[in-house]
Amino acid sequence: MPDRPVIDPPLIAQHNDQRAAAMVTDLSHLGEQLARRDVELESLCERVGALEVAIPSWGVGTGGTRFARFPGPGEPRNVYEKLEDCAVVHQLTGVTPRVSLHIPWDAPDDAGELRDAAAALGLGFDAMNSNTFQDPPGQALSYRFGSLTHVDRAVRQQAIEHNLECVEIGRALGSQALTVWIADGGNFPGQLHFRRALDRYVESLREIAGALPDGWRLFLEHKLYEPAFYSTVNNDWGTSYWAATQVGEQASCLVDLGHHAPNVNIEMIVARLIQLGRLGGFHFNDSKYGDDDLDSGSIQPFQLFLVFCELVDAAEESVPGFDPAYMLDQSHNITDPIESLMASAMEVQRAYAKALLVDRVALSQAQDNNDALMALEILKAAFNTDVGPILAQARARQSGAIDPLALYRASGYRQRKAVERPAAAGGSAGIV
Ligand code: PSV
Ligand code: MN
Repeated sequence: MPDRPVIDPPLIAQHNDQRAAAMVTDLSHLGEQLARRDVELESLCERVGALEVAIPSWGVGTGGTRFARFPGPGEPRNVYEKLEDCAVVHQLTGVTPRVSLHIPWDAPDDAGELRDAAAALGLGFDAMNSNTFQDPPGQALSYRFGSLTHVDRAVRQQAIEHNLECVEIGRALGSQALTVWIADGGNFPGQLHFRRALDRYVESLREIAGALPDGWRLFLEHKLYEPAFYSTVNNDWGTSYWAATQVGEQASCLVDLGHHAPNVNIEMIVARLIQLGRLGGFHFNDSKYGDDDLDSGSIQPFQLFLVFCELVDAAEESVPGFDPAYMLDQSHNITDPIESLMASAMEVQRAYAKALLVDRVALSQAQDNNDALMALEILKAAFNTDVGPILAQARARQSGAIDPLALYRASGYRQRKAVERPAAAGGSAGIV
């Protein structure tokens, strides 16, 4: 229990009391079903309860599109208020104990004070994110035509120094990783020399990697397109993988589920990166068309499950160096961000729980027998199992809510914040 719980614990206890009996009945029924499949419920519950996913600080604000942003009531106005909202998600779901900050959006005046404030809320810090896709006010040189890959060495130097500043802040906060996503690329054929731009990317990253503290990891996040609409420097997993190998041991690839061409087999990309020893982590979200940043599992829950099948497989085989970092990365245009983040965190947990249910021995046999239909049936048997009672119990055991959405709405948190946090004047469009 955090020193400063954001939701009143007795309220959660009362909510859980009203639902505990039904949960126990559902759980025991599921336990009987699983026993027939030789799955032991308790160890499954423990593994599910141990899953952790980081929250992006930017996820607690209302995002937007290129066209408009419709701010919701009680939006956080600074990093401390963002932490409070993140703490609600963690307190009710028990899945999100760390926050991933974006600098300069979240640059603290006093990192030590911020670390203490987070700890009081029961939170720590995950990977730091640099931002060289915007020009902050007063910055000497512009990133209009790129940052770490810019043709001008002085701009690249400025971007490198910004990344190192993020590391310094992260060090004071207890983070141990830096995620680099750059918007660098070209909007017109001929604008960029593809090979030279990629060389400059690797060269800049080497300088960043060389200055990382011991134990730190560097995650390279690729993205197919946007905001560059013709060519992006780190555009796909192959480029990202190659760049990581050129940068050094600290570098690995971060897979954002929205950053691929339509219909790409993301679970296979995940398997490839595991096999090549460079899977750094994830930004979970969902999409229908492009980098839509929708809530995890809202469009393709089966794909999310298949990604977790690869992750569970690698963990069970103890693939050397396999230790991916899990984060959400989504943007909420019309929903309450806290509700969306809770829903996503639980969907990630659900996909993991289902992946743990796959009968791997039977799957392996089906594969060896070229029994395609049976292989799929084995996956579907796991995917179609309702693991909801396991998730509910995991939350209850961590003093979270059996039904986080119902509890959150009943708590009046958003209404209180709407009064405490009057909307800031102005407002901007656009999120990347
Ligand atoms: C870019 O689209 C991205 O996925 C990167 O992770 C950024 O840091 C994040 O979104 C910010 O909106
Ligand atoms: Mn991302």
